[in-house]
Amino acid sequence: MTERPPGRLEGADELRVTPPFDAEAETRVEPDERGAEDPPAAPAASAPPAEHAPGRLVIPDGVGAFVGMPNGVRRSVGIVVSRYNGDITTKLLEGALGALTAAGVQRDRIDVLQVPGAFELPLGAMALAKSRRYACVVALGCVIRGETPHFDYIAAEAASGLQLAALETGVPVVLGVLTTEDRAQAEARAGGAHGNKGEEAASSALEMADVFARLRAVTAAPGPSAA
Ligand code: INI
Repeated sequence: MTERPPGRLEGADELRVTPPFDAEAETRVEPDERGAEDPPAAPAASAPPAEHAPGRLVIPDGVGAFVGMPNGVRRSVGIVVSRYNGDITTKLLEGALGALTAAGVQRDRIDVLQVPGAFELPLGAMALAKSRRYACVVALGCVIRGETPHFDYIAAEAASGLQLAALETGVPVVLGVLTTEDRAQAEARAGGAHGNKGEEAASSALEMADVFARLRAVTAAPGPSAA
């Protein structure tokens, strides 16, 4: 059994490649020509590790393996962001945009949909996902327990609704919603001491888009039957 760093697989078969990432080598695609995504780009020698989500995984040798990277090249991304606690969600949005741009997403391939509060995030995410314009959707919001007696309802509905949008459409929809006890905890996770969850959400969304593209690239081709 071989321990591999996140996002990096070693081995002989074609599935075990370091996922591609080379933003600068990519050509420009005009907005009106854009699709949800294009095939993965050619591998680059120095692909950055996917460390936006903590944890390591060991995949035993001898099995097929699909691993995505937060690669935004030639991908379009939809962001739904809530206005409630807008000082915090603006920072989450800044973090998400920074991560997407760093991953190679062109700014004119990013659309932002504003909704009133976290409760409306699922409907916004569903609308973006159903449009089929985006490889993935990032949902950003902030629910602070101290500020609402119905915190649990809003937080739970936002989370389960976003998951439903993903499951219903098959488009990755990621949860970038802070659920905190107080404003200080939220600020710490929106560009403060605990990083920026908007960045993490954006990178996770791109990773999901990438791993799905890899799966489709293989499963769309004729191969051995399951029987
Ligand atoms: N929406 C939030 O995004 N965060 C909150 O903390 C919050 N509080 O405290 O109530 C909040 N409420 C609004 C809610 O999301 C809906 O927009 C509203 O209920 C209308 O459906």
